[in-house]
Amino acid sequence: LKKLNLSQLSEPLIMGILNVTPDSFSDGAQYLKRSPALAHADKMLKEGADIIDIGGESTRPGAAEVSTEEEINRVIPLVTELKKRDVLVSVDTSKTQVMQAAADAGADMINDVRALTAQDAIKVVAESGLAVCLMHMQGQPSNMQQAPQYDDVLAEVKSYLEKRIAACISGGIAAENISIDPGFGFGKTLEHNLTLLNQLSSFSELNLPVLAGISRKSMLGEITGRAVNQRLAASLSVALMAMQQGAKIIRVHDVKETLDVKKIYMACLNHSK
Ligand code: 7PM
Repeated sequence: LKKLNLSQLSEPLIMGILNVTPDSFSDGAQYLKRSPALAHADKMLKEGADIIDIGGESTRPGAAEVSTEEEINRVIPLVTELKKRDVLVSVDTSKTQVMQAAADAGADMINDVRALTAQDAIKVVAESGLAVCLMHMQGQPSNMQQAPQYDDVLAEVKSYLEKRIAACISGGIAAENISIDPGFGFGKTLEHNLTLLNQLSSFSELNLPVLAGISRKSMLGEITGRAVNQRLAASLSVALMAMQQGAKIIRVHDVKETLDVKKIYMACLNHSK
């Protein structure tokens, strides 16, 4: 069975974003195999995704809270189905019970926009031996874009991540299982996001792999004036900027196109002259 080895990533991994909406397989688990969610995962895998990030939408900015039971019902059948195909799976959740269910279903990574701050989240991840992505967010999805404020966004995001790394390590999570993410768009203005993007390479100071999630985000819309479904070129531009600054996981909607970017990046990296 394939295993995620965060500590020895020589090339950036492409993480495909899989959004699981309530009607993805509302007719029950027996319809999962014909569900749009599974079809979307298969498309991204065919296009070269290294890992699929399954989100039950509870962590999405502005999203309504989803109950634990609902989130488990949406996400876990997909984890089980994808693990049958020996696919690397990440589960986007902040809920301890969803983390436990994901671990039980064989998931490889927990992607938590709240950086394992829920009660017992660190314990569940430590005991399961799963990898984790610790993301920075200022505020909560419901209010975080109202008035994001920092004295020094880079220093504050880094120091938050340092504290969460320390909490995870003292809670028994192996350093080799931790990745970090500045959380583009999560309680940040365009200015804040640009500072973080310009300085992304400096997160390597923390000696952990960096995940960058900028695909189709509103900062790209603010710069280009384009709607969310017209942000491919902008998304590929920032994917390259992230790779060049050493990001080890690139979280994207457009896998096929991002793989071309990675191929160009790797060809230049391996060209010795
Ligand atoms: C609406 C707005 C829907 C924004 C979804 C989003 C990240 C993440 C998300 C990220 C990590 C999106 C976001 N973004 N997890 N989950 N890093 N680790 O664009 O940047 O997918 S949700």
